[in-house]
Amino acid sequence: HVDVEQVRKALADGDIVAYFQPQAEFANGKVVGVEALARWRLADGRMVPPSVFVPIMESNGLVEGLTTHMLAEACRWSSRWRQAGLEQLRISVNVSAHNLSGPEVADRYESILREHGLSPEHVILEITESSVMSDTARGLGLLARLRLKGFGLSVDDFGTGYSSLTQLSQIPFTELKIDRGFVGGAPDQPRKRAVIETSLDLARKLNLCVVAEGVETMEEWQLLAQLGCDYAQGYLISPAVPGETLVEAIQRWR
Ligand code: G
Ligand code: G
Ligand code: NA
Ligand code: MN
Repeated sequence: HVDVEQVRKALADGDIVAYFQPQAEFANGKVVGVEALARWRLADGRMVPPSVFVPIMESNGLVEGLTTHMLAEACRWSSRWRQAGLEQLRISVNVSAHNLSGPEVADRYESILREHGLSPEHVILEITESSVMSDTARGLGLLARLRLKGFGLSVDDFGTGYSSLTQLSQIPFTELKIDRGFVGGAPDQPRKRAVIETSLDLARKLNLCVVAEGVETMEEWQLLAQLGCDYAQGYLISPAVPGETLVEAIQRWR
């Protein structure tokens, strides 16, 4: 059990760190991006999953602190990986709509990037579907502003939230992430495959690129490549790893 004070302290003490999960292009297998995922390791080595601490942050006004921390970590690692010889990666960061407060948020995100010499064109903000609806007008205004600055906007966990089609029609998304619930087992499950095909049709009509999450097997990779997904993310390539071991994880995959 963790309480809000422990969460606050962990964030302040830097005990919550960014791990990075590679995303590879279906066309050629090349890793072209990473998703930053928050990890909290306790002193005894046990990990507290984000499904436990993110909701606590969301309901206690702490999640904006997490987002800016993750953005800054992603920017820092991005320049280290470039120095290590990698091409510039697309960096995806999760954003809770709970922190989609005022327009100043867009300026703050932009200035974090600029401090690290990174342009918003290289950063994708992943918005979980169910979350934007909490304050529609304000949320929409901020997302439009972020898009105008050049940030990519991704619909996370597509197909699992509420009003996903409403949001797709209103928000200037650039990317759709097919939830891993549809990807796992799709090669032998025609109903999952149908959902994936329809999501891809919609994405093409809206000019969105498509990431398939939770790709675990070569059969899933082949099916999704054949259906026309752009990027794969999943244990087949690599789990999320610390920034220090990303280059190694990419080499192991290729
Ligand atoms: O990392 P998994 O390994 O457990 O992540 C589970 C979920 O936790 C993710 O889908 C995401 O919704 C949430 N999550 C992980 N990292 C972050 C983060 O930095 N910010 C927010 N808001 N959510 C995160
Ligand atoms: O933001 P989001 O909920 O989409 O984060 C992705 C979640 O999926 C993280 O918890 C991550 O650890 C997890 N994940 C990543 N790749 C795989 C995979 O191949 N299989 C499964 N079951 N989970 C995965
Ligand atoms: Na995500
Ligand atoms: Mn997701």
